[in-house]
Amino acid sequence: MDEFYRETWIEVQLDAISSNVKNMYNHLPNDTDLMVAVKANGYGHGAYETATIALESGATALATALLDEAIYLRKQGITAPILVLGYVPPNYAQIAADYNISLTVFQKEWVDTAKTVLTSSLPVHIKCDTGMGRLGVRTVRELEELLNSVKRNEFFHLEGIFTHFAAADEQNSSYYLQQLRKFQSFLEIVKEKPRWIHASNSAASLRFADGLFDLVRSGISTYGLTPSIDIVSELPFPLQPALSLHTRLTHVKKVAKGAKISYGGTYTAKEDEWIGTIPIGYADGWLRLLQGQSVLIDGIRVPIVGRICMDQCMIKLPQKYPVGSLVTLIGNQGEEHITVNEIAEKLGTINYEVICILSHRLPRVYKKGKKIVQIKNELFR
Ligand code: PMH
Repeated sequence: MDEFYRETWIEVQLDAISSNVKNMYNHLPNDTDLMVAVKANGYGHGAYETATIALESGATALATALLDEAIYLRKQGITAPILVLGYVPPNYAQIAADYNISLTVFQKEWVDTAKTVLTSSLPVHIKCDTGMGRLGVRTVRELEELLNSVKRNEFFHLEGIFTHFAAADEQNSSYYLQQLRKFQSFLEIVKEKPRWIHASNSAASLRFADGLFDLVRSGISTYGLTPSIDIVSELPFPLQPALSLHTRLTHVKKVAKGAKISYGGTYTAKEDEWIGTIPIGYADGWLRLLQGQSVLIDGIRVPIVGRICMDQCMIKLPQKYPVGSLVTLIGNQGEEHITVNEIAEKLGTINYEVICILSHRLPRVYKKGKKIVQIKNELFR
């Protein structure tokens, strides 16, 4: 376990991740495997810790965005299949092969270059762009060409063919259906089916039975968050948020009416007021736009006042509280609750972004039930 000496930390409840993965696994047909997306440090939750509990709870495979993220997991001892969803330069193909990491391919030129460096088997998944407009072959002809070039080289092992939905989290499912039909038309020309045909992200996996194929790629639901507010009423099982964010008062004072707080003096005390300082700021991912946002102390909501600084911000207290008092920025205190969705709304963004920007400076404390099972402080690595 790492140590840490600051008064701000992220808590990750591994039981919640386990329950989300088990629920997804049970929701899927028996012949559909579960790949858990652990890119961007497991959506801020810790890639290795998420991967480990997910694999224990029913997941078969993992997905990352980068080869570096996949290699990190291998170096930690993870042996499950890992697919890199993003582009990896073809000259690194042998490095992926050495680690038995699967790569995404969608360009014939990529295959031609990768061929020249490969000396052992590389598992690949061909990506079809059915309407996301990001990566992938866009026509059946391109797919056919790519399938042929992959087949022609003994070192490519075709492990999968996949696509990605752009709007499976919207109430209106017409774009989802359009993409699904296009993917099905791509699949018609595939004569030798690879191990995994896959398409669905969390939203599609939770909502639609017709896009599940052999495997689904679930990210956000693993962490207990809804892919969008629009589909909350359609969720087939309750999602359990795994992440909470806490800090402690580092300073408490009474300021006189008219006193200004923080850079720019944007807040002026309306009367004599108790003001607390908490050691979290925008360098931790607690962005300046969160000025005015509530935090929890003693089970009640109190506002952040004045500008959020790089490492600290101030809150208005209804009374004096001792230095060291627990302040919760995301999570529960008593009957009160601040969700990631509430923070996302305040920032004008989505829950995905909120959890991904919580920075490496925040230590992660892993719990199973009430027991701390691991502490990770990236600053000490
Ligand atoms: N598959 C691919 C190719 C993805 O890019 C993502 C998420 C997932 C699966 C998992 O999706 P989910 O978290 O909705 O379940 N990718 C992104 C992204 O690029 N921006 O936000 C989510």
